[in-house]
Amino acid sequence: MRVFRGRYRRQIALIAAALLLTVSATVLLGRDVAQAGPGAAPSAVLGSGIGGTVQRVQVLSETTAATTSSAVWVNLASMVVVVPAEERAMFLMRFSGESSCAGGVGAQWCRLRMRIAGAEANPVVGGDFAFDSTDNGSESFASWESHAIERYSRIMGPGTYRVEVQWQVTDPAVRFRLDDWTFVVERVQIISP
Ligand SMILES: [Ca+2]
Repeated sequence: MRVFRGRYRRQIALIAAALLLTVSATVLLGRDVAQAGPGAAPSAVLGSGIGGTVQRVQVLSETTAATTSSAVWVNLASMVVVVPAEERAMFLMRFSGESSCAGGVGAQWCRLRMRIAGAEANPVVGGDFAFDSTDNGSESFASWESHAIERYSRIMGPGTYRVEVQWQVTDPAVRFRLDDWTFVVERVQIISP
């Protein structure tokens, strides 16, 4: 395990830009129940019963650690996803990796979100989502943990969309470190509304 000390050096490896799947998959979006977290919101139903076929899987991974102490959203990674003419699609997006979140005073946390063409993906929670936390100041920069986030889009029409992963911290005294991560976008063709 490497501890990143120097300048943020990003070398994103495009593992599989176009992995076409021939196996049909059914995607069902059920009830999304908000869990307790920073400023937890009431439960809400955000999607239901949309079936489709996975048409394309795009993957990015990174094995060089990076850190941020930015208190505003900054980009971590992005991919371009194309929905062909006469297709409707939903994007299923996952990000997982090794994380540490430490520093500051009191209850601080490290945020991560996904956006599609500049709009936050579902569930839309703003800064409420804690990808990692300082555990009320008890964690150190060596508190490496594995964490993940999963998000989904609305139904998207034909077009070219930039899908972004962004991160920030709740206080500039906090250091958010990510390493050995994977970012996946599945494009699911919508068969019926
Ligand atoms: Ca932690």
